[in-house]
Amino acid sequence: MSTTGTSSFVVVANRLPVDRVSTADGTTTWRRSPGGLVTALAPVMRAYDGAWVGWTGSPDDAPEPFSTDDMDLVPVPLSAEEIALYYEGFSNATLWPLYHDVIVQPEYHREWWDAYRAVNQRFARAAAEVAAENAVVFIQDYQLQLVPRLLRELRPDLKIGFFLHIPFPPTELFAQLPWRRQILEGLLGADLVGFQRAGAASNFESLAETFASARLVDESLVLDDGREVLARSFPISIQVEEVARLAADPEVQQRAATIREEVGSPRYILLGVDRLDYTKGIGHRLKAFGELLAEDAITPEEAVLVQVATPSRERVEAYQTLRDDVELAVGRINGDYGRIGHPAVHYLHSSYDRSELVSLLLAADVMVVTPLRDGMNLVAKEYVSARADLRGALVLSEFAGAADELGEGAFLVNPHDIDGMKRTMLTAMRLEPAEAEQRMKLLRDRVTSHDISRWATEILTALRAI
Ligand code: GDG
Repeated sequence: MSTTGTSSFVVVANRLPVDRVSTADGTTTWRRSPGGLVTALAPVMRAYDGAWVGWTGSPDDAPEPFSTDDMDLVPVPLSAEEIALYYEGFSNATLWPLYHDVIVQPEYHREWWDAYRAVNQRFARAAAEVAAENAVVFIQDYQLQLVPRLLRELRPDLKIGFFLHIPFPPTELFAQLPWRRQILEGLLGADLVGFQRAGAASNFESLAETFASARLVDESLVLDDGREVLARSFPISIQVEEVARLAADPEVQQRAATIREEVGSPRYILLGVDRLDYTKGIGHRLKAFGELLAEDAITPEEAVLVQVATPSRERVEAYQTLRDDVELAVGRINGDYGRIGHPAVHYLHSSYDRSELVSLLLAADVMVVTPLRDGMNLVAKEYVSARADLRGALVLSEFAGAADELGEGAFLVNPHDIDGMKRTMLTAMRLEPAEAEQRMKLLRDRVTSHDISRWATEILTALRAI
């Protein structure tokens, strides 16, 4: 074993937490990406001489390690072919649909798996090189499930944590995967495997017992060599402060009022904000809204739906089909019920800056979060954080991880039950202010006391305690 690195805390993720920006004189610099994860981990990075191992986001791009914002960044190169096979293929067309209830049929291709293995090996080597002796290494998400074991083989001295941001499926679905044993053994290389929901942790425990010769003893999985692995839920959250600050900004509030006018000053604004992904239940939401209009339960003067659908994974076929389906549905609803200057659905296929997003949250009377399956869903928590005015209602799918925490104050729905969703959307629209306030207080109590810094502290404390 050779210990070459100096970082006592190493994050390993598919992407580095920075974006390349080109300056006018042709040079490039890096800007920290806005994600909550990097913000939550930044203090830990500073305190422990931290390093972050990940891909820059561009093919064949392998700059030397560099530092920014008190973090050492260690780029892992990916070729265009590896991006197609490991990232778009195995990660986003095999694992993503398999882990989200097979909403879309997962594809199993051996050459995708080979690329996934090779890339995971490369990430593991990069982490092994940068980690100091006995360092803590924190690996993120479904693209890197083999890294815990590969890294342990290279560096048995390390303390290894893993967090899965997406759901972990039950045996009936996971068992389809031709490489199920390898994935489980990959994850079992960690000391701590974190999930969004308790149900996901127990799915993992029973799968590890069935397919990977682990035994559940008390709270831990015990492996053949006697090593113990802890699987537990750590529901992720958001930077509450960031959203609250924007929501308190008079310009953002003014913009919310302007948005209301721009969509025709209806009585009710319903809002959806999602990556354009088939897991998010956008079609089911549109169906429910369209039927309410068709049945005259609401008129387009009374209620509009604003749907932000951020472009996502546009090179993966299922996402192209989804875009067509959603846009067809929007076009039908607007064709049937819209009038000149007054569409019923305001569909926005683009991405917005944070302040515009928060203005939308403030303008929305009903936030409609109806995924068919979602690890957590941060948008639900962002809505709650924005509503210091204690107004608005949250309609939330029971299949989002957030439902475990927000079930009391939100209106929970089964997005497959279109009639149920229609009833709930109407109830949420017509909510009395006193009840809205009561519900929003419950929601805000939970979210404000459990922000992402608390998540980071809890999972890293649990890891260090092992
Ligand atoms: C995965 C899991 C889990 C969206 N549009 C814009 C924009 N956003 C921001 C939202 C939110 C984030 O992106 C999306 O987070 P979600 O949680 O809703 O969903 P995924 O992207 O699928 O995330 C999920 C999450 O990981 C964390 O563990 O919760 O279950 O699938 O913050 O506000 N941000 C900006 N412009 C946009 O147009 N700036």
